[in-house]
Amino acid sequence: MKRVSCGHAVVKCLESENVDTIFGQPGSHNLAIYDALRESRSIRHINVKHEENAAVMADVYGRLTGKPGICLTTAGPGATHCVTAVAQAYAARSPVVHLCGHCETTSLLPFHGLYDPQFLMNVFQPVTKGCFSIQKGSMVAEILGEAFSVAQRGKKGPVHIEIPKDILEAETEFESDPRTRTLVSQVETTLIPEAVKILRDAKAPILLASQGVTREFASEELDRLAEVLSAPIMTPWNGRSAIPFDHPLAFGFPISGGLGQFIHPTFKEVITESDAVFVVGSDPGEALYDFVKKHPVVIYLDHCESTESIQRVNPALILNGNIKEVLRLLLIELEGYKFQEKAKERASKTIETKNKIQKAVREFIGRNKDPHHVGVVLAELNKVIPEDAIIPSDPGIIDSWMFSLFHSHWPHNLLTGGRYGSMGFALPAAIASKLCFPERPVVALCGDGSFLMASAEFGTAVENRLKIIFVVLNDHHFGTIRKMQDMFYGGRSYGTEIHTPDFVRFAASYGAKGFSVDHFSEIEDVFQEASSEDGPVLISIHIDSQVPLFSM
Ligand SMILES: Cc1ncc(C[n+]2csc(CCOP(=O)(O)OP(=O)(O)O)c2C)c(N)n1
Ligand SMILES: [Mg+2]
Repeated sequence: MKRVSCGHAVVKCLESENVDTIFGQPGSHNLAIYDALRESRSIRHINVKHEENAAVMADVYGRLTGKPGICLTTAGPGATHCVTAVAQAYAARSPVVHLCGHCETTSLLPFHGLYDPQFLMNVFQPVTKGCFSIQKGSMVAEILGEAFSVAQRGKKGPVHIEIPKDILEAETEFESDPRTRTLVSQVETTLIPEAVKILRDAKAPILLASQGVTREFASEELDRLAEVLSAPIMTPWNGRSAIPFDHPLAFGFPISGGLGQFIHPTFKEVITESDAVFVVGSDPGEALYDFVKKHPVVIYLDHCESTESIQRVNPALILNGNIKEVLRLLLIELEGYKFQEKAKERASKTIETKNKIQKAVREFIGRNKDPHHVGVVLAELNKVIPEDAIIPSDPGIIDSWMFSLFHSHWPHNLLTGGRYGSMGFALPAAIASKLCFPERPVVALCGDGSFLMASAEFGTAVENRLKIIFVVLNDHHFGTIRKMQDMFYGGRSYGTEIHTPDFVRFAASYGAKGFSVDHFSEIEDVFQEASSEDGPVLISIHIDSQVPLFSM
């Protein structure tokens, strides 16, 4: 047994968990951890300018690698800065460990003037899978181990761990103990035969797959199952990266227009015409639930902590457990049993519907050759962004077009905040994406309002020499909200105009290259030039978010 500071014990435990990256910011209460991190050979630290961005980066790291992303903050304001992004990671089922220093156990000015030792635990409790407070150096290994396990087991999600400054600085006995934990995947197998029977008997089953599939890296199993059953796959908002869009049985999630709130009637039709709906990894509250719950036969597969919320889809059968594992078990039973009878017909109907919607979008864009039309600009960007790129995007007007124009080619190529939808996602998400996959192109699609919320992190991309293209769609407005004022408040706009900087000079002030684009026809050349830069590049494109929206 060695005697080390508790801060060193924390870092040793993180090393045993194979942590290679930490996103964080030092403060007086977590300095003992930083002191130990300085000496770590296997962990790199990405210094953020705002802790919320550290949590977004940890979230994206968690989604892309399947391992918990770590964000490290200091007590009080540093920790509470993270709450929005931790909540977003919770909604996105992303494994995240939020680790923070806390006020001294002996402090006379306790807890940043809030006088409640429990306040951080209370703040994080509703937006995490678990909150842990380490009150003894000797408990570090056990509690960190449990927290890592909670973040990854069952439905993944964030956890919060706090350690008081005096405990972090005190010495403790520590024995390095490489972790060999294996996560037992929980699978309820007794109902598998019943599910197999329903799926075998169904003449026209459909799959409704969402973010559980992506988060558990179960796309391959989903693809196999769709093929074995000849079942079309629908992917609602959070599930759009669950299966490549060009899969012959993938419908995607067509939006028929508006600000992303109108679901195309085809969805309703396909669900109504099917005789069994298999819902995989979709959280209660996804847009299609209202149609699904009226369906006579619904099978629901997910980790079910409680069945109360699942009753919203009125399932005939609930398969509780690890999605990848259950899909594998189902495949073993179903493989060889070919449902070919209607296979061709179903695949061609899927492709036909998908093509019809795509054609309508293209025609709409073709009729609106306004150089500042956001749809026209995004369609042009879609032509030049390489297929293997990771594309994080912000909420706002971009979101209403992403569904129709950008398609998933790989389980994680399209990243958004998801339904939680916090502004300021794309910039820090792009940084984490590039750190996870240095060899892949990363193009962030940012709203001007969103970019400004997270803009300090542009410096982080420069510091780390990350080759990322940041596209800022510059309409000088919180455009979506302005559009809502037009649509629902008689055009009375207020509080939605924003003053934006000269983005080319903004980039230049960091020593980076910036471009300004005023006409969509310039995009191809500018993108080529930007792609040849070695570090981050910013392309500001002038758009008008108040132009007509696509509708069918
Ligand atoms: C943190 C946060 N605050 C407020 C909102 C509500 N909101 C959604 S979109 C939007 C406007 C975003 O502006 P911008 O990034 O410029 O995108 P645009 O709508 O102009 O395309 C706002 C305020 C939000 N989603 N997240
Ligand atoms: Mg805007």
